[in-house]
Amino acid sequence: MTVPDKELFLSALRSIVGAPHVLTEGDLSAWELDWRKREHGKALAVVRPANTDEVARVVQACTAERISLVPQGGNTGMVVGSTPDASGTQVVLSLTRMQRIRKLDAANLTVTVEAGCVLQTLQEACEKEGFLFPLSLAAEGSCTIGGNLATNAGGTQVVRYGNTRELCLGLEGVTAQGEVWSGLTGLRKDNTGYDLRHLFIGSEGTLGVITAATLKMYPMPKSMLTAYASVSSLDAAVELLGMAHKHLSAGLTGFEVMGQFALSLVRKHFPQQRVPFAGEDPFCVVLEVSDHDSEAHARGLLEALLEDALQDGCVLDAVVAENLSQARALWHIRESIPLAQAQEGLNIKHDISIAVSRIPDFVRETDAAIAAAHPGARMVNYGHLGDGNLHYNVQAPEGTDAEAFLREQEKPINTIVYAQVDRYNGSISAEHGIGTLKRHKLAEHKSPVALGLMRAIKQALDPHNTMNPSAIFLP
Ligand code: FAD
Ligand code: 2HG
Ligand code: ZN
Repeated sequence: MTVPDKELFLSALRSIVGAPHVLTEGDLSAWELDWRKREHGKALAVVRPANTDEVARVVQACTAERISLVPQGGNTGMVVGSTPDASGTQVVLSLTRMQRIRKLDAANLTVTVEAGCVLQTLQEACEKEGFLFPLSLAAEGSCTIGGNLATNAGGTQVVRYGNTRELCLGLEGVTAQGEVWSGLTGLRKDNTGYDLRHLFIGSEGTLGVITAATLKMYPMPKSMLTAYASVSSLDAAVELLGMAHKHLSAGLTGFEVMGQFALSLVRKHFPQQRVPFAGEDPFCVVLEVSDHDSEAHARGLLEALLEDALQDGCVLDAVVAENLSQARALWHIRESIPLAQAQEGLNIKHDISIAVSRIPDFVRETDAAIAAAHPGARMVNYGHLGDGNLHYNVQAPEGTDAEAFLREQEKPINTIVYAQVDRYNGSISAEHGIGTLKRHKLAEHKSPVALGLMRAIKQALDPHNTMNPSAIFLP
C-alpha cells in the first residue's frame, strides 16, 4: 500500500470508529507484543470499534483493500495469535471497548455479553445475581469472552463444566465480508443444519470476528471447598483423581496437579505466598468440591475422600481450606505458576493432552529423553490433570541464557515432546490453540485429510485470506 493510499485508508477507519480509536503513533506494545514476549510485531493501525456495526464497517473497509485483520481481546494468548506480524500491513482489531452485558436471563440460565467483556467482570456480574459463570483461568482479570471463545479456552473448571465451547449457546459475529451474523438464540436444542457457532469457537480469529455470545450460567453452589494434597508420584495423583470421581461425582469441579519444581518457582519468585508442606514430595494436587446442599455436607465428602486416600497411601499429606481466603490462597499458588515461569525467564511451553491414565508413563519417558539429550533442562510439569491436559514446560538450565537456549534447543525439544504425544495418541494443543507459534507443528501432526477440510472451510469463509492470516495455517 502506498503512503497516500494508506492515509486514505486510515481516514476511512477514523470516520467509522472516531479518530481517537485509530492508533498509529506512540508506544503500541500493549497490542503489538504478545504476553510471553516472544514476538514484537508492527501494526498498520490499532482500531477500537465501539459496537458490532462499527466492527462490520471496519471489516468491510479492510476486505475491500485486502488488508489483513488480527482480532484481539485481552492479548493474553500463549501462542502469538493476537498480535500483528512484523510487516506493518496488518490492522489489529481490538474488541476491548465492546464490554456490555446485554442481557441476563435468569429463567433460561443464560447471559448475553459482548466480546470485549473481561472474563472476571462477567463472573462477578453473574455472581451478583446468584449465578455461577464457571470458566476460570489465571488470566481472567484481563482475558476477554471473545478471546476465550476464539481459543476455546479451558482453565480449571473443565472437569465439571467443560471448555468454553460447552458453555456457549449462541454467537453474534462479523464475517470476513463484513456481514453481521446474529445467532444469539440461547437455545439448548437447535438442529437446523450446520451449527455455525462451533466453526467460530476455537477458530482463533481466522474465520471472522466474534462480537457477542449467549453463554450458560449455573446456580451458584452453596459451598465450594478446596483441598491441597501432596502425593508421591503422578501415578498416585491419577489414583487420587479416580477416587475423587467416585467420592464426589459431579461435585468434583477442579483437579490440578503441580510438580515440585513448578512449586519451587512460586516459592522463589513469590516468597510472600505460603506454599504448604516442605517441598520434598514430587507432586501436589489442588482439588475443589462444589455442593448444592451445605458446607457441612461438602466438608464431610471431602474429608471422607482424603481419609480414604491417606489410608490407601496415594495421599501423603493434605489440608482443607477453612474459609474462602484460605481457598483463594491455595488456588493462587497454582495460578501463579505461569507467572513464576515468566519471572524465571523465557521458556518452552507444551500444552498437551493425553488420556489421563497414560500421563505418568508419558512424563517418565519424556523427562528421561529430554534429560539425556539436553542436560540441565528444567522440566516444569503442571496442569489440568482432571482433563488429561498437562502443561509440559521446559525452562533453560539454571543460570544460562534463556534466549540462546530457546534459539538452539526449542526445536529439538519440541520434536521429542511431540513425537511422544503422537506415540500416546495425544494432542499438541489442549487449550491454548495454534496461533503462529505452532502452525508448522500442526502441519506435521494433523492428518492431511483433517488439514484439507480445515483449509476448505477457511477458503469458503475467508476467500481473500484477510482474517488473521498468519494464525493456524502455514502460508
Ligand atoms: P487474545 O490473546 O487477545 O486472542 C487470542 C486469540 O483469539 C487470537 O487468535 C485472536 O485473534 C483471537 N480473538 C480474540 N478476540 C477475538 C474475537 N472477538 N473474535 C475473533 N477472534 C478473536 N488458556 C486456557 O485455555 N486455560 C488456562 O488455564 C489459561 N491460563 C492462562 C494463564 C495466564 C497467566 C495467561 C497469561 C494466559 C492463560 N491462558 C489460558 C491463555 C489465554 O488467557 C486464553 O487463551 C484466553 O482465552 C485468551 O483471551 P484473550 O481475550 O486474551 O485473547
Ligand atoms: C495455566 O493452566 C495456563 O496456568 C498457562 O494454561 C499454562 O503457562 C502455561 O504453560
Ligand atoms: Zn492451562
